[in-house]
Amino acid sequence: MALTANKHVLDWVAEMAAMTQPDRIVWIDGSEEQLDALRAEGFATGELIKLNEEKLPGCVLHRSALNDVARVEDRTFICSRKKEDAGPTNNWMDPNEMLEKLKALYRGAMKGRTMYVIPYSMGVVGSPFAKYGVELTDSIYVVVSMAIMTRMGKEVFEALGESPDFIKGLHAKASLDAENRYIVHFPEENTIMSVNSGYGGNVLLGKKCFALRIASYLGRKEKWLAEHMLILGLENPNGEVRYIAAAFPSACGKTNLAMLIPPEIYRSKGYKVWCVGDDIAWLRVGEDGRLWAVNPENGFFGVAPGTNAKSNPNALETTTRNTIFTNVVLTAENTVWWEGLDKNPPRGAINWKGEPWDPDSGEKGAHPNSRFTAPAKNCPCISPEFDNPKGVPISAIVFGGRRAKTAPLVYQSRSWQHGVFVGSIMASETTAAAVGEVGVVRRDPMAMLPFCGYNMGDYWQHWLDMGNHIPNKPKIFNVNWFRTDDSGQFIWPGFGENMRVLEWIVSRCFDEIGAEECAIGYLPRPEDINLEGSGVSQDTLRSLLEVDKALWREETEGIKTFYEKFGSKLPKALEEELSILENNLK
Ligand code: OXD
Ligand code: MN
Repeated sequence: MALTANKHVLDWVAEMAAMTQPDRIVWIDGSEEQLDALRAEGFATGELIKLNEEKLPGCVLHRSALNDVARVEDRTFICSRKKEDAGPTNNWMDPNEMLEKLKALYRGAMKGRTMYVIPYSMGVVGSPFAKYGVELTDSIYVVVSMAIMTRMGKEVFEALGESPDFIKGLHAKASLDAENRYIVHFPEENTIMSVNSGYGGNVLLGKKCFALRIASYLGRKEKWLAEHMLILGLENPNGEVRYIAAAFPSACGKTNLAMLIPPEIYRSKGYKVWCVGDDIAWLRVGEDGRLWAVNPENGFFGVAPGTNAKSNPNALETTTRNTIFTNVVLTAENTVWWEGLDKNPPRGAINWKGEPWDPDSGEKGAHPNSRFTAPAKNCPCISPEFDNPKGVPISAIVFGGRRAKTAPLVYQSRSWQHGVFVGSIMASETTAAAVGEVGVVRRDPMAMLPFCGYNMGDYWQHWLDMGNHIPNKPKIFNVNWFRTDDSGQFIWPGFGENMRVLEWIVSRCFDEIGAEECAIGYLPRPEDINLEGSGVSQDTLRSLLEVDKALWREETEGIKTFYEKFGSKLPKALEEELSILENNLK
């Protein structure tokens, strides 16, 4: 039975059902009874596998199709009416033409299946940040995942009332045909359409599709920002908590940084890190003139490989209950394993493809982009402000990428404008989070290359304009944990040790510490980064902070070529910043 009398919702559900022709329509109310029944159905069909109830209570395993394990950027479209509004970094097709193509794929796609109608909220229901969505899907995996990743259920319809102001999302698994897989956004129509995929990043439509692509478009119209950023709070021994929002490309350690456990010398003094979010931040100017942020999600969709007791004990603890694992190894005792969890790969286990797996075969057991989907509330360091409808005030914005050379461990921009430039020139080596070659350096401005729902040139201008609306602006920084030595080994220990850099960053925000100006911005004085107990020498730190002018001159050439793509959409302020950098490097 329909859970709302909202005519806009009812008409649209009826229209989509007429096209996809499901056998049944089930409205999701968000109750545990309904979710339990769906999980039971998923176990019966094999869509979900129940895990060891004693060791992993409430946990399940899901396997996606072998050809469907990551976001498909080449099949992701922004179908604005004008091509120019999608810009040179997005795939575009005329909206009507795309709609015709999609209709052919959706027609009858849910025959013999059930259509689930999922009302969900990004952000705390009723908060000034919250935006509502309705996703139609024929996948139980999607329903149970949305129950973790969003605030889902009938209270969303109550909050929506009669309003037409919701994001429409249609997902059909169809035949999982990779050649006809499409992830399509119609920003001007508040609509998302996904077909022929079952991989989380392509089908949990509240996440990348809504909370980043559509929301970034809405943010420009409504003067706020939707960003690919973690949010963390750093508590000092006086009990003051200072908040940082940080953008890194996919699979570059946002979840690890967001849940960081400080080294012993910090913990013993009373320092703590609180996690507000690990992937997405919505930022608005508060009445007090500061920039305030919420995490619109309600769970974590984290990369499993490499998560272990050293890299991220908090994430590991988070995944011990009520978690969905995707494409990991299933052990003989119905628990899970992935590369980098420990040094004891299980015998007699099943790999991510569902085949018996021999750890000595040289083949990986878990897919490199295998995931956990876990409730935020499970996280031992979840911020007490997680559900605060006003969000948290941001002192620092941090950009960062995976760069073997060039970018120093940390530097600070000189101004908001320079900070926007620093974000716009971000580059990073690609990872397994998206289909394509891994380890290739690509420009990924603000870590938003795959997620900006409109022309990136307009997006930069929006960032510059936002600076004029924030009287008390956060300071902007860049970090790089991934510099390597001549033998390809990481120089900086990373993980919990990143606390040392975060401390410098917040000290800079509160004018508690000086810095050295160089060609690219402000660098720490080596003695200002606390290395006690890190095993890193002052000399090593000095090398991590080195700015090689020859490499940076090469970098400016890459930036110029990238900027050229944007033609007249490139903001003058960024051109200006590029010339300043070129001059400084002479
Ligand atoms: C993610 C991604 O899943 O960025 O967060 O791919
Ligand atoms: Mn992400």
